[in-house]
Amino acid sequence: MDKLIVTAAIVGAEITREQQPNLPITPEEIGEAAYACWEQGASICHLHVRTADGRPTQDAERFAAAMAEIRKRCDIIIQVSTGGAVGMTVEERLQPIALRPEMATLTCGSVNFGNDVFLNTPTELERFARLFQQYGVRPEFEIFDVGMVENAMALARKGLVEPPYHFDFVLGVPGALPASPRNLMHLIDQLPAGTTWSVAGIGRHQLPLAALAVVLGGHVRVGFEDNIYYRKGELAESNAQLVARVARIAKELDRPLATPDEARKMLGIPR
Ligand code: KMH
Ligand code: ZN
Repeated sequence: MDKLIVTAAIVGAEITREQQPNLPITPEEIGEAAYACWEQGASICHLHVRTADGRPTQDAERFAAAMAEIRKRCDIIIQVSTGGAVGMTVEERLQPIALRPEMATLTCGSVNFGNDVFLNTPTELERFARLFQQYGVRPEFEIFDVGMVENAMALARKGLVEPPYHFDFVLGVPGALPASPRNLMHLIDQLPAGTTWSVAGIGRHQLPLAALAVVLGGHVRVGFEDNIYYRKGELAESNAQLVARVARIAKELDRPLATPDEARKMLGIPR
């Protein structure tokens, strides 16, 4: 089995300070939070940014400031979000790609998202993939529902994404594919050989699906973007607390953690 890549999704676009008082918002807070996750064994930071008053934004300057704060502190892989928040235009969402991050997310289709629709047309998917190629950014395919895997592979067949392919299954968003071991197994069954995958369970599904991924040879995403609780009724103290728990589980199950450089090698990211 490969070493385990833990992704820390530390900010997100939907969670507020009212819901989670320790949500990092300023570039300095984001830098500190990413560093604390790296210390606990995370090798990727999935990054959203906020305005000073906490609203989600895809502003390149805000990303640059947060990325600089992370880079000052550690060598964690910075994976910028191009999903942004529901309702943003494609132009808005693509802004951080010009910063040439090592990695960025590419959502592979449209899906209900709570009471909204997260829109990603086939033409837009190709536009995202072409821009990633132009700027040398490695994509992580974000999969919220089963049909999105085939959409990702269609991009690959068109030569718009080079192997090795990496998928992240986000399971349990209301309106999208529910989080269950059976659904995860069905998604894994769709993948071509040599593909890596991680799972991000939403809310109470984060922990059991993370444990399952450790056993199955997949990778894990945790953090406030997907889950703000440590256990039922108890808010997590920090993103790092959630990373630390996965690291302990992996240790017990004899699955060593990948360093950022080891993860770069596995994901085809040039150092
Ligand atoms: N905030 C969601 C609408 C991504 O980061 O690429 C989309 C999202 C996916 O978070
Ligand atoms: Zn995200």
